[in-house]
Amino acid sequence: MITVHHLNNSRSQRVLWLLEEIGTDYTIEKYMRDAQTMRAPASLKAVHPLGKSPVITDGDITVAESGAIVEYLVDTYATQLKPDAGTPAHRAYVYWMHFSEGSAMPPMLIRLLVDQIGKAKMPFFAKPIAKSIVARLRAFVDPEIDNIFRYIEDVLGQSDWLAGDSFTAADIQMSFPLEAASARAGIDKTTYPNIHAWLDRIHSRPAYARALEKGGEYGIVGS
Ligand SMILES: N[C@@H](CCC(=O)N[C@@H](CS)C(=O)NCC(=O)O)C(=O)O
Repeated sequence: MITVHHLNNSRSQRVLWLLEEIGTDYTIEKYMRDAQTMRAPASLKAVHPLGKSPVITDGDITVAESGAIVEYLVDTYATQLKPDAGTPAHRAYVYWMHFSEGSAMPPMLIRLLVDQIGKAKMPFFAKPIAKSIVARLRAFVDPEIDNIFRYIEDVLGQSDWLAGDSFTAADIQMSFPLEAASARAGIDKTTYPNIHAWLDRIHSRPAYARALEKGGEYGIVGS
């Protein structure tokens, strides 16, 4: 039996979604973020030394890192969610599977941390220093974010799904950065209509809705 070690409001939502698309049995072990620090509870380290979510167990197999989990589940239970090897769609599939955590998420994380510095309470004399750090970091990260999401916008202008005309697990793997970007990095509907049409398409999938019901709080959707 597959168990998903699921942290609220996190990347593990996409693993639940994938499992709902596959339609296989699984159980969910829920963990809650610390309300102040947003970190995962220490109990997750009993499942995998890094204590991050998602992590799954399947019998005596443990798999961490969402891309590796998606690949494991697709290869073991749902090869129909992956294009045939040697095709352009397969090359695009592999590209987006890596792009999600390798290229899209790092600037998103920098932006999140920069925004937190900008909002943090601090003594008045520290404020100009913080302001200058925020300005420097944003001068680097905002064009990065713009560059990445402009590119995705163009790709989604050419096909409905990221790896071509069919929905694949690469769309699931890319859902987290695209939902996060639309919620908190200014990737709005007017400037990025193709990304928002894609978001509407994924949100209308019955498996997506079932996964949301099972996973509980996932604040980045629709906010
Ligand atoms: N690249 C990893 C990132 C894992 C990760 O940072 N997960 C976050 C949740 S979205 C987490 O566990 N945060 C809590 C913590 O670091 O304490 C993956 O895709 O699995």
